[in-house]
Amino acid sequence: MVATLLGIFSAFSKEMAAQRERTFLMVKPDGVERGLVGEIITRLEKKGYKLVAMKFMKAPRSLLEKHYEEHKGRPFYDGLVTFIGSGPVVPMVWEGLDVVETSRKLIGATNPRASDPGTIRGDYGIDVGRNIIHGSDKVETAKREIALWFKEEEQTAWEPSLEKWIYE
Ligand code: D4T
Repeated sequence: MVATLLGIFSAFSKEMAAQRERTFLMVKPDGVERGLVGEIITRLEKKGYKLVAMKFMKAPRSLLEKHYEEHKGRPFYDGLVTFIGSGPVVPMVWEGLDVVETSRKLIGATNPRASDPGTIRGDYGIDVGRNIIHGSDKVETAKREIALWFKEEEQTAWEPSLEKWIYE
């Protein structure tokens, strides 16, 4: 009986682990210049998400053109690519249950003036062109963006000891 229950529990845990998707988040140059890197990482850590990769870098234009290819041709595209390449950024990969959708909620709406207080953009931003952080909008987008910014070996799989206090 106990063994059966343990088996069910173990299968359930594995299923939960399988749902722990990854997302690509990046502190933009305005977030770095304003000293918000630590605050942003703290919010994601305190929520319970797991950091699996991070860099501090100035992104080459070729990489940013690939990253923002869906926006090519839109009026803000050139200014956006130039701005994101103008200073250091902090690209990161975070992992957890529904992290793509939930981190977008923590980040807030694209236009910081429309973002709820309590979100990163709602608390720290005003202008859409200075909205502090990027977050993948869908699981498929996250996979594409992670592969663009990080090699497989730069992503570190690990099991935080606190996980049993974060997931039931
Ligand atoms: P990102 O991709 O940075 O997480 O932002 P969103 O997913 O929330 O919004 P988006 O893709 O529509 O916009 C990408 C990026 O472009 C900037 N932007 C956007 C801008 O400078 N002017 C604009 O009018 C819009 C719509 C901000 C985010």
